[in-house]
Amino acid sequence: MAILPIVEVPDPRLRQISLAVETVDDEVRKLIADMFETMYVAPGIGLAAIQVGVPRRVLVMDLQEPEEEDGEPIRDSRVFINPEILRRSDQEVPYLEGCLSVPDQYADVERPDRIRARWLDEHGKPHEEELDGLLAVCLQHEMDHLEGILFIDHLSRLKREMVLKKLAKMRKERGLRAA
Ligand code: GNR
Ligand code: NI
Repeated sequence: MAILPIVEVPDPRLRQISLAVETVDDEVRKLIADMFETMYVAPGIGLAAIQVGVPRRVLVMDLQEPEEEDGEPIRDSRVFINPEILRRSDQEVPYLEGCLSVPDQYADVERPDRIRARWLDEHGKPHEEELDGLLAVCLQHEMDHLEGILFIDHLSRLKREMVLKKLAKMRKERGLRAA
């Protein structure tokens, strides 16, 4: 397994549209293993392959809070290959989102609160389920990455520019401290 570097804004790779996985083989499973390792050390609750520079329709997710004490973390790892949303609720809810590709920035995003989704797991087996809560929020956030969309794209232009300005300021301060 390997920890891969995470692609951050404004890298144009984040705007690429990811391609469907044709066959769920060992190469895909190797990518998934690397994505989990990368996500757990980041740490994050989800990761799309394009965030490690691979334009394929592969997502990993684990909504489990990190363990407080040292010891084996409880894991609830989920894999979504070629995910599709079959139905969205009319009802939308706001959720304070963040993204590993827009580090340390958070903003409320409104999304449908229930979705019906279909995907393949790491064995190529199809799944179809009704999802809600954080799982629905996170899957929609990750699926946006497959289309080159970031959570900041859902904000007003003013709010998006505020987030990007704060990110630039943080990077500048960190850069100066390191120098
Ligand atoms: O770690 C993450 N947290 C998060 C919080 C609220 C809504 C979505 C997310 S996903 C994010 C990791 C990430 O960037 N995935 O693409
Ligand atoms: Ni993200």
